[in-house]
Amino acid sequence: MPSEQWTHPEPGDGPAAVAAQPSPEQVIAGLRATSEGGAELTQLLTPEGERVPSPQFDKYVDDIDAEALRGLYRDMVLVRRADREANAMQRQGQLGIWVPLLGQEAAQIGSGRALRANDMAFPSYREHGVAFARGVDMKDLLGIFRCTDHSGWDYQRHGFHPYTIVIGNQVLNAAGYAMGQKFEGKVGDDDGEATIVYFGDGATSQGDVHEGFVWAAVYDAPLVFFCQNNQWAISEPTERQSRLPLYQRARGYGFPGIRVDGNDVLACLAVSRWALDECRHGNGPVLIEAFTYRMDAHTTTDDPTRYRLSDELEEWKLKDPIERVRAFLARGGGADQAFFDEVQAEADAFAADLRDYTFNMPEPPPDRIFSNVYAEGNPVLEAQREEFLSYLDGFASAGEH
Ligand SMILES: Cc1ncc(C[n+]2csc(CCOP(=O)(O)OP(=O)(O)O)c2C)c(N)n1
Ligand SMILES: [Mg+2]
Repeated sequence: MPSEQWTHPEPGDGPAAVAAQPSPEQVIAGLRATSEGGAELTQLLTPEGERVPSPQFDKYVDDIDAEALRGLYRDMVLVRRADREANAMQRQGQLGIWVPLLGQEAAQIGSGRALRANDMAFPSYREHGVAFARGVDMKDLLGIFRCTDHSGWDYQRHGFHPYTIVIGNQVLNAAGYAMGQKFEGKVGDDDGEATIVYFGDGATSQGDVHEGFVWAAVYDAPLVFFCQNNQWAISEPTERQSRLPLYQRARGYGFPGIRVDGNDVLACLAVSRWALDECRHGNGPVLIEAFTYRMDAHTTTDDPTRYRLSDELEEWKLKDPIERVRAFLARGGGADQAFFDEVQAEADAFAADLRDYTFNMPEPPPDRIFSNVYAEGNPVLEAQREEFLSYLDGFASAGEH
């Protein structure tokens, strides 16, 4: 039975400075509450792999037969395997840093696979699964984390913007993009376009996210706000970001908000399709809170044992996004052991390919950072490029003495 979560005391309940401090028990209760999700959680596949009927959302996944579900399973296994490989490569000094997605595969594959070719996605920095779903070569992610390159893919072709490290900033970019889709008459029927923007629970405390909510709301922009509530913003628990479930914030801005089980790929696919559909028809924006868990460190520079309890992680392991699909497929005869072995072998080969590439990754020329900034030439940028190159030349001639 989850204990009661700490909320701010009512006015008059005592000296605010004292009353506003939660007791250690309340902090622990708050942490426990994070793994529950509450009655309002939309779920189609339980952690045990049982299908839960949903009168509202079943129709959004009625095309997902065993073959399609095997595809979603494969996506998640490949992405997790790539994530683990990249994490290991950082440990071996091949990457400067890695941002693990472990545990968030269902949120990212479910929402990523809900998008159409003409839709646009704006990621933060952990959306490797969405990148994969958008057809971005995962090798193109690695230069960022080796700190030798920027997001090198063609973002228009893939409908997947460059990674954004500045927390929440991509929400403004996405709001502007979605307003553009609206102004250009690209919404209003089944063939309408939509945009999705990814951000974390911590990002909801940023002004940029609030401003994005306001702009998108008042312009009815076709924008799906996809908040992956992975319970932590580095070492800050979600309790420090909000006094009410994050999805309920949408109401204050005047658009619908929904909380989905972020570890349930089927529910994430269904709810994202619904939300995107609303946007395509001009009924946007929509906020989705994908209730999930960051199973690894924030990045490879972080040590989560300093601020969270290991039994919290143990609890979430039982809700693993991949295992529940495996259980559902195996139980219903949708896949046999040969299939699971085949996917594992494919994932190992996929990871080995990323590894070979990383070990032999070409260093881009130093002035590459100046390319792709503007569509056409820019004299100020060109001057900066020249200055930077002659600065580097100074080191070369200094070495000659
Ligand atoms: C504007 C800004 N402030 C602070 C940071 C440092 N920072 C990097 S990640 C992070 C926490 C973000 O947490 P959340 O939004 O929950 O996303 P998650 O990393 O959990 O996916 C912070 C504070 C930053 N990158 N940008
Ligand atoms: Mg977070």
